[in-house]
Amino acid sequence: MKKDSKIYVAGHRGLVGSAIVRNLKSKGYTNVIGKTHKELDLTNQLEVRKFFEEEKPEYVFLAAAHVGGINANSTYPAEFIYENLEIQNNVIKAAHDFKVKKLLFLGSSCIYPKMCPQPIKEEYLLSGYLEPTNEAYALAKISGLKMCQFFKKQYGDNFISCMPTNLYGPNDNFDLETSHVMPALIRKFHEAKVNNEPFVEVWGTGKPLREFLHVDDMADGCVYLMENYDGEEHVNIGTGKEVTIRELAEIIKEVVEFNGELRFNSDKPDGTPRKLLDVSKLEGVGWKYKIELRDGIKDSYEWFVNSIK
Ligand code: GFB
Repeated sequence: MKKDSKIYVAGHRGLVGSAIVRNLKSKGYTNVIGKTHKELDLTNQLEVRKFFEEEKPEYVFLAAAHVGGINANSTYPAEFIYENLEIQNNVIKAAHDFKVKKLLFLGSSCIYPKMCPQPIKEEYLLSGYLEPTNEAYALAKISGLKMCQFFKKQYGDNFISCMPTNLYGPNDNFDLETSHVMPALIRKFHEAKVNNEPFVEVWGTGKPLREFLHVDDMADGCVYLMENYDGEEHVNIGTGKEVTIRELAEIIKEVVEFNGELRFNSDKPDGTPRKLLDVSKLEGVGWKYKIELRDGIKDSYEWFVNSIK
């Protein structure tokens, strides 16, 4: 990518997309474009083709998706599979037809089998049954990853994919019904502190293990891959470290300075017991995360408090 290459970030307002825009600008890229959902409905094939024909982007970060936490995924599987397939099909096909130089497709670590060996290597994909709570999203993301591979194989398109672990940071979704665990607990602990509540409800048993990557690290990894990686196989992006949901809740409780209790509601699903990524492939091409969990949580909490002011 040259500093004046035309770079399109699909989903440029979202958790990851906005971080990619920040990262590109900090690295001196001057020609970064994005369209809001209202300006461009990525589930509409004609609108997407018209946009690519007019703008002719050279590089595309496909960071737009219909996303959500365990509750949203298990409640709305039809939207998760349909809308994500629509978005991916439209953008990847337009990128091919309008000769985009390189496209980076963003997936998710939930594409891997529920019970595969940990840490999870890229080659474990499709080696077992998926986690039921997010099967719809996982199947959409697996299809996008495979579509990029097949376009590269058949047409020589330089379309690559990365599979990030659970992400968090500024511009996250803090709605308690549809969000992921990190923003949900940050908001719950904050509101419990402000309202002097005696406890915070944590979903599930607290036993599942999760890996968390700050979105600024994720964005840096995505730009690094766009600049340095042209391989056919997808690449895991993570920290290679995990905590239990209980440990996570304890850290957030301390950062927010809430003095009440944790209450675990085992009526809510735990989801997959673990999904720790093996990040040796990415380290092998020269990239490693920088933001440690507690520092990242502090940064996220600050952003959240400022955003509600
Ligand atoms: O982040 P999360 O919603 O999604 O849940 P997954 C992670 C763990 O945190 C689960 C627990 O065991 C939840 O039960 N948890 C505890 C909570 N309290 C809460 C809470 O208040 N809200 C939420 N949301 N969780 C997602 C996939 O799985 O991972 C997506 O469904 C995507 O498709 C994403 O892949 C990265 O990590 O279980």
